[in-house]
Amino acid sequence: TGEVTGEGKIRQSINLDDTLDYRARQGVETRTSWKAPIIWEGMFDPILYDQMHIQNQSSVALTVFAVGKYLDAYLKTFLISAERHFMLGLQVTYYVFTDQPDKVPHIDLGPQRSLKVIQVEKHSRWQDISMMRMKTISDTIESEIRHRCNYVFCLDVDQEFKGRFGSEALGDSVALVHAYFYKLPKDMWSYDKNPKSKAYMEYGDYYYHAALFGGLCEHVKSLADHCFLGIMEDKLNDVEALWHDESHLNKYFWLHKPTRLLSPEYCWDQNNIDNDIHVARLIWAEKHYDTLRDQ
Ligand code: 2GW
Ligand code: MN
Repeated sequence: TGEVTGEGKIRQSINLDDTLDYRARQGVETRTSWKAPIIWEGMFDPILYDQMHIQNQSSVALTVFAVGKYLDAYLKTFLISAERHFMLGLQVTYYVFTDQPDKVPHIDLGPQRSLKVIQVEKHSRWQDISMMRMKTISDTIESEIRHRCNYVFCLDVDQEFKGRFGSEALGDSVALVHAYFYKLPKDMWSYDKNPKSKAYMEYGDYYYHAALFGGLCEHVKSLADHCFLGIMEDKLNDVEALWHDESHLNKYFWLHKPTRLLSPEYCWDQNNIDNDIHVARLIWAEKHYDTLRDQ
């Protein structure tokens, strides 16, 4: 581990996570039983994290799918808000996957930020639109992202950034604690309980939200591969996991513990009131199921 020198420069050898203050937050869990940090506002020094990641030239890919009606409904707000809050100061490449490349809105991007549009097919079932993301993510990490970026974060598009979502979120293998379940008893967590599915699990550590996961390219690729294999095997066996890709993601993180957890501050439903949420950094957008889920 290192130290901060007189001029405020950080030695290369510093282990950033040694600077986390696990006691900064009372009443919430800040570390897992396997010693992974759970990131909450107040635990980290944002300036230190940014300085170190800029110095190390960390680069981040942000993947997002906007297929069918989700493009018009959510993409513009998502991207504009990401420009304000997501990994400012670092190199960021957006990967937008859509069936309508011509309709991707033009957004003025900040320096060191770029956007790539990649065409994908529109699966007829919405469950497949969601699940098949895993295959596309894996393929694109392999063909493009790993040559350009150290980290990759994969997000649902029906969300809006509202506060800093910065380099403190970067880690080898990053999972998000689901806003709905984190205070509920474990027997209410919605794991897939069907033994016929590859996602089957009776109990777990946390209930993770598939609206956001990330990490180093190689880790995210193995997560996506694992989930996709489970999804395909389920199809052969004519079963579908309760919450689709999210069920498989929970199974993956049960078998391969994430090295970093993001608290629900990193993906919050604004309709919930909770004093433990000091900053809502990313919020769920309104769902208009009546018009958006007609396929
Ligand atoms: C999805 C459901 C119903 C109708 C349409 C779609 C749909 C999703 C679509 O028409 N176009 C599209 O691009 N998507 C993408 O899939 C988009 O990026 C969206 O954010 C993502 C997941 O669908 P979403 O946001 O409607 O699902 P949620 O918010 O209920 O998500 C949770 O559960 C899902 C599985 O059922 C996923 O695991 C998701 O990651 C979870 O957050
Ligand atoms: Mn969503």
